[in-house]
Amino acid sequence: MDKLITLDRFILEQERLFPHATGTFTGLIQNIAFAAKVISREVNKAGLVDILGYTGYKNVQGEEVQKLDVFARNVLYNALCHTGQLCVIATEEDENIVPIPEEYPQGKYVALFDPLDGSSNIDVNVSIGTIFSIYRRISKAGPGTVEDCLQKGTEQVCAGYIIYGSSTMLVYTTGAGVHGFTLDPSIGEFVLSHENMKIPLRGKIYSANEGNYKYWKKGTRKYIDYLKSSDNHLKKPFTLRYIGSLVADFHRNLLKGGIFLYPEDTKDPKKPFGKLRLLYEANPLAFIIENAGGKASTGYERILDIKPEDIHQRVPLIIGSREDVELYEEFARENVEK
Ligand code: P6P
Repeated sequence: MDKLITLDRFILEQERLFPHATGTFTGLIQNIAFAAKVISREVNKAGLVDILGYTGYKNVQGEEVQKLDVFARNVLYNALCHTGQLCVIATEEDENIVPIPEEYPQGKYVALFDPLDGSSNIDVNVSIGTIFSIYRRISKAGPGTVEDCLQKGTEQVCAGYIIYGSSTMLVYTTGAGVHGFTLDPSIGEFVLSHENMKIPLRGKIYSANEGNYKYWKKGTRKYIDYLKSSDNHLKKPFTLRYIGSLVADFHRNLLKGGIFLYPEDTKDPKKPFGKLRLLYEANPLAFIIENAGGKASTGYERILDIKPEDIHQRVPLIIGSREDVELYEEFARENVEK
C-alpha cells in the first residue's frame, strides 16, 4: 500500500472541510483512538495476564463485571478527562454521569461509551468492541449535565466503534460517510482500509438469538419464520449468523448486508424492551448505519428520533440493510395491532 492514510491525516483533512473547526473535535477522536490502542493491546494478551475473569461485583445493569470492562472504562476516562474536550462522560459501567474533574477545563463535547461490549465473550476469545457516541453540550458552561447526555440520536456529531477481532478496526462517521481504519501494530497507527462504507440495500443474513423465539411477539416470530422459509423473497432460507457480540455482528452485516435483531421480548419483565441500551449501543450504531445507507428502528420508530429519558434506557434494536429492516417493520405491525 503505497499511500498510507493514517487516521490522524484523514481527520485533519476532514477538519479542513469545516472552516470554523477549532481542532478540538479532531483531538477528541485522536484521544479515543489512543485509548483504543491501549485497550487492544490488553485484549490481545488477555489470556496471558491476570485480566480475564470476573471482578466479583455487578454493574448498574446487574451484570457480572469483567476485569477488562473496568480496564477499558478507566483507559477511556484517563485518556479523555484532562483534555478540555469534554464536559461530561457517561458509560455502561457507571450508574450516573461521570463529571470532568474541576481541575481540568470543561469542554464543549459529551462522550457516551460502552467501553467493552460483548464482555461475556472475552474469556472465550470472541471478538468484542468499544462503542462511542459524541454530542455537543447543550448546557451553557460549567460541568456537563444529565440533559447533555439525554439528547436525541439525531444530535450526534460523531459515532463509532472499535472491534477487537482478527484485526483491530476503528469505524466512525461524523455524518459525512462511514470510514474504517485498521490498526497496523507494526507502526501503531490506524490506517484507512475501508473508505465510505455502504451496507447493501438488502442482505441474506439475519442475526438474532433464536433462543428467545418463544418470548418474541407474534409479528416478530412470523418474520423469523419467513426468513427461514423457501417462500421468502430470496426463494431460499436466510443464513443465520449470531456471534452474541453486538459490534462483531453489526460489523459483519455492515460489510456483507443483512439484519440484526434484538427485539422486545417477554423473557424478563424488568427488561420489556430487550437488552440493548439506547445511548451507547443503539444510537451510535444507528447513526453509523444510516450514514452507510441502512436503517435502524425499534420495529416501530426510528432509533435516532427517540428522546432518551434515562442514560441506561433499553430499546429493541432492529438494524441493518434498509429493505430488510423495512420488511421487519411491516411484520411488526401485528405486534401492536389491537
Ligand atoms: P444475548 C453482549 O453481552 C451484548 O450486550 C451484545 O454485545 C450482544 O449483542 C447481546 O448482549 C447478546 O445478548 O441475550 O443474545 O446473549
